[in-house]
Amino acid sequence: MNNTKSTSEFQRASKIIPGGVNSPVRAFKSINGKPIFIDKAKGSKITDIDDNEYIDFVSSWGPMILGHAHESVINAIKETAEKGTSFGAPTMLESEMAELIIDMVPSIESVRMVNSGTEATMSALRLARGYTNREIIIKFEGCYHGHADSFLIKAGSGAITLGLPDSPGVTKGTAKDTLNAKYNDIQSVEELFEQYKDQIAAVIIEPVAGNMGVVKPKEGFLKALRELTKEYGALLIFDEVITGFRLAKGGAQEYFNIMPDITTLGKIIGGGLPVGAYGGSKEIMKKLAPAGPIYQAGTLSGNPLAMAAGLASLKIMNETDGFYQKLEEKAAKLEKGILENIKKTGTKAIINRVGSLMTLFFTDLDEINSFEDAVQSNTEKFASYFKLAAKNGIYLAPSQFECAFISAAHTDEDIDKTIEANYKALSSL
Ligand code: HOZ
Repeated sequence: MNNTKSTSEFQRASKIIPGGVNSPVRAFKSINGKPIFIDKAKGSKITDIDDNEYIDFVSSWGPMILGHAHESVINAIKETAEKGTSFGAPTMLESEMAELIIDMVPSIESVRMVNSGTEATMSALRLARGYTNREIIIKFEGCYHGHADSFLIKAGSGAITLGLPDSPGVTKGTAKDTLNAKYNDIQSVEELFEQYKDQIAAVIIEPVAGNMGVVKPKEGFLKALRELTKEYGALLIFDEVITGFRLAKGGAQEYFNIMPDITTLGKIIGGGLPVGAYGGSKEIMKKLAPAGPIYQAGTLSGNPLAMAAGLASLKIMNETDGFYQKLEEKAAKLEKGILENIKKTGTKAIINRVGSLMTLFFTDLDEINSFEDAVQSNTEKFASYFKLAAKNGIYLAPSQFECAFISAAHTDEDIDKTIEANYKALSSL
């Protein structure tokens, strides 16, 4: 595989961009590699600047659930751009988006658009604190809610990948208001509530963890969290930046039938353009300025291009019969094929999968239910696997602690090729 142009572009970027990338997980650092620079993508395929084509399972880290450069999305962006790209004033597209989100996501009655998942979670946190008049939050070790200060404490995603779960620059004052519980361990949450009682504003969780690799909530865990937060008068925030519109039309809350007080959204909702959103009951959301006293704002919030791309995507998911069933079938086929390969090759590995989110963990453990379990994975083996997969035309997230995203554009042939490439890679490890 020729990577000449990517290598030289990375050298160029490294001189002028910190670490050569605009987001740390892109740097391939944890797998001792150099990033490939992308030229273009269409459907399930991504092509780098050296003209290598891959079947893409990064999916821009989640947004491209319809595949790359989907015709309806591109047309919506083009048509909207012709009319101007930003006005800093309300548009009808924003109301259309809000109506569709409210229609699709069961617990949302009112919604505010922002520009990224990070903005959504940090704003949701301020709202929860302002609404409850309390300051402490509980998060879970290995969950990642973007890079706002309050969340960079035992954080997942790029932060664990690069060994930076607690970032310098986060003040002690901020860190003391964030408590960490253990994912899938309700007792660890109960103990914090017993200790801090009416000081806890909210519990924030990825209802399916996707940033320490996929970790499923155990049966009853989310329900117990719901009951516990109610009992103590704290809000439950579902960070559905990854799971929103992916596990079902209504995200993880529909999939598991547990209703949070506040939901944060991102990725898919922008159809590949920068966007985020947070929403909840009217009672809570009316506390936001200008309706209420809790301040949050944004020059580009509700930007017409992001609204147009997101709306075009969401409408397809909302209106296509069997959309999620088909995704489930493809993902199940891929999981089955890889599990057979694991068995045939005697590899020490397991798969965690929920719907179209999947992680292959190289581990001696039988189950991965928490951060403690996930970090015991063999990251060296993953690094070798990643490189072998790429050599065989499969583009995976360059970290053991991320998901593979299956999209509607992955064909049966793509899935077969991926199973075949996986077999070759596992056999060579
Ligand atoms: N948090 C996402 C990965 N799990 C986004 C990718 C990034 O951090 O750049």
